[in-house]
Amino acid sequence: MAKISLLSGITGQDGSYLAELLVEKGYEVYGIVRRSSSINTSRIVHLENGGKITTYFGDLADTNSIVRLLCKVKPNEIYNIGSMSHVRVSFDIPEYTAQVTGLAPLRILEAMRSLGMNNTRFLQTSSSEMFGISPPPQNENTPMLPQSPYGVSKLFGYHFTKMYRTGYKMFAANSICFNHESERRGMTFVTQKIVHAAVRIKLGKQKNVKLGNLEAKRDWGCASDYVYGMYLIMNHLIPDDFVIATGEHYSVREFGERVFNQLGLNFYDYLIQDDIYCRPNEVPELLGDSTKIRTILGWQPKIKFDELIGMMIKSAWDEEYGDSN
Ligand code: NAP
Ligand code: G4F
Repeated sequence: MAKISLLSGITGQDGSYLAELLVEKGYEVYGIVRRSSSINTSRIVHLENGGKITTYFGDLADTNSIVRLLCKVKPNEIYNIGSMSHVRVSFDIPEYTAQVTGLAPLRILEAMRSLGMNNTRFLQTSSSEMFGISPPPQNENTPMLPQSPYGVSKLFGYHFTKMYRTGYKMFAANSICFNHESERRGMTFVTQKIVHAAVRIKLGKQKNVKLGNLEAKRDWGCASDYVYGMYLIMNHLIPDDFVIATGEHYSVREFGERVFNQLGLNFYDYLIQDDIYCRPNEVPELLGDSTKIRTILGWQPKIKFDELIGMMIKSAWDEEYGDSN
């Protein structure tokens, strides 16, 4: 009989890639979709239309909807991928962020415990943002000093996941993901914002790009590699916490230069610095040490930095060029 997976955040970047992976591996896949006034299923419409996944309305801020879905779907495994995932926005809506990013993993874990789902596995998508100002490289033993409502909320969920594992002997694991991108990345994250701006500038559809802090460094990988890491963590013999990262990092400035270069443009001819995109606290340097997942689970990233940029540019070009014709 096929194993049953339940995914929160199935409409997002990672949720859509993980759903594809699990369908390919023969799982019965269910997803939680929150109600929106505009269509928010564009990343999974191909799976829904093909009858490959089943989605239900629910919300991570609503305990009853979570309990109802656990009873209905009876999953063998739950990937908690949903969250309010934008760091800068978390400064504007800290309480909501704590509800959806921080409390939701506790809601799910406690629902699992109350319902006696002792054989159901749980994976929490934790974040390198939890390391905050801890100097690089960061690994599973690095002190966590988060600098944003988002980072603090993720740390709350991370510790609850560990606590339910040790206290109640549940299979509860953390993937501690460093930044990962793709053509499905949300438009307001810096990589996708730069790529689309550069393509639009090249096509004469936009004049400049406004950015905040250019000096921050991030360890950017490819989303499809990272969801495979999550899958490996979920299928490990024992529940544990693993950093997923490439081990290379670049500044936002370097990212911008490379994207514009690939399109034959000079980044600085179009750049406008705007403090509106800066944060009250910044995380200056994230660089992951993923030795543990490489050694124990055999994970390694397939897509390198420049290839990732190339893939994102190609997809943005197809989209923006298509729109202009
Ligand atoms: P994303 O594209 O922003 O997707 C977030 C998902 O959460 C979307 O499906 C969103 O639904 C859903 N969601 C938001 N609020 C919700 C609510 N109240 N109830 C139910 N669902 C809700 O994020 P991502 O890049 O795929 O990241 C996946 C997870 O990994 C997130 O938890 C993120 O915090 C974490 N993470 C990401 C990275 C990264 O670099 N991508 C790194 C570390 C950790 P809508 O589609 O309706 O908005
Ligand atoms: O693309 P970003 O918004 O990603 P950030 O803040 O690193 O968060 C992402 O990665 C985390 C893992 O470390 C995830 F947990 C989280 O969910 C999310 O996926 O910003 C990257 C850097 C920051 O230093 C930011 O200050 O780019 C800088 N930046 C400069 N100008 C900008 C901009 N960021 C955004 N979003 N927009 C700008 O205009």
